[in-house]
Amino acid sequence: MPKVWLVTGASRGLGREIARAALDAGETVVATARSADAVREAFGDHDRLHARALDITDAEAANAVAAETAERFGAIDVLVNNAGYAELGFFETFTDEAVRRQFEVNLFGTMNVARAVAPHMRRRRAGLIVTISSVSGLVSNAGGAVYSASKFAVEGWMEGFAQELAPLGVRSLLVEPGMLRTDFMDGKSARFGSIDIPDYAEAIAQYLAFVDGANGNQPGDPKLLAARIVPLAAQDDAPARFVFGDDARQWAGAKVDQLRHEIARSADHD
Ligand code: NJP
Repeated sequence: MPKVWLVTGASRGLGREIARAALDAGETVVATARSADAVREAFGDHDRLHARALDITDAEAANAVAAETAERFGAIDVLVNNAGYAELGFFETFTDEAVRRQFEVNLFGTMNVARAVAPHMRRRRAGLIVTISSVSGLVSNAGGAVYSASKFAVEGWMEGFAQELAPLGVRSLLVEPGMLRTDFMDGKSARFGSIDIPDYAEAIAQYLAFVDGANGNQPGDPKLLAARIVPLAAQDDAPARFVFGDDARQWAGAKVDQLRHEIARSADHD
């Protein structure tokens, strides 16, 4: 029996690759993005692919897509909460509006979709919520403060929510990739701080040169990550977290070491 997947942000990048990998595994996929036409263009005709418009910041639209999917296919077995983007740059160069927009999509939008889908999963005492977080949800750096703040929030929310859902048969997989070759760092998706602050000018110029050099040359292959996620989703004893890529494992490992060190040193001051 094919499983039913609901994927957000499936027009491009990682979401498109996850939807493709699920289709290749024989699953039924409801693939969403802000424009259903963009999703159709990405996939062409496919019997098991159902394109829907879903801007994740629209809670009513999330409820409607979840209800329609559950009604039409009888279940939502796997939700992939993937849609997201980055506000890149130094914190003080962002307006309050830009920071709120980052949280509106990456945190509140992701919550909207989970809130819409969870009741359908709870009813059946079955389902998996895959949340595409980031290694930036575990580690933060200069230039990534605003994006990381939103992904740290996703981590904190989902780590607790997963424990609330587990006794009801609904599982969670948090995915923390390193840098992936998608539109993520490109002007098509990323947005950049707009306030000019001379004190940061040199550091920001270096950061933007790094982003420019990295865009299109990221080490992580989104197809490979998608090909790992689909079999993990089928495993009953799948891990709660999947840190993908040497870069991500190195950064996350260094953060854990640093935390352990700082926790141990804190004991000296008790
Ligand atoms: O980015 P990109 P990725 N409502 O820009 C959609 C995380 N991540 O695939 O614009 C609904 O190629 C957009 O659709 P649309 C990252 O934080 C990435 O890399 O409407 N959809 C498109 O399909 C994000 O959570 C890296 O056509 C919205 C997709 O999101 C996830 O991976 C590293 C939307 C973005 O495709 C996928 O990003 C990492 C909205 N309001 C985590 N806003 C990385 N690439 O390096 C955007 O650790 N979308």
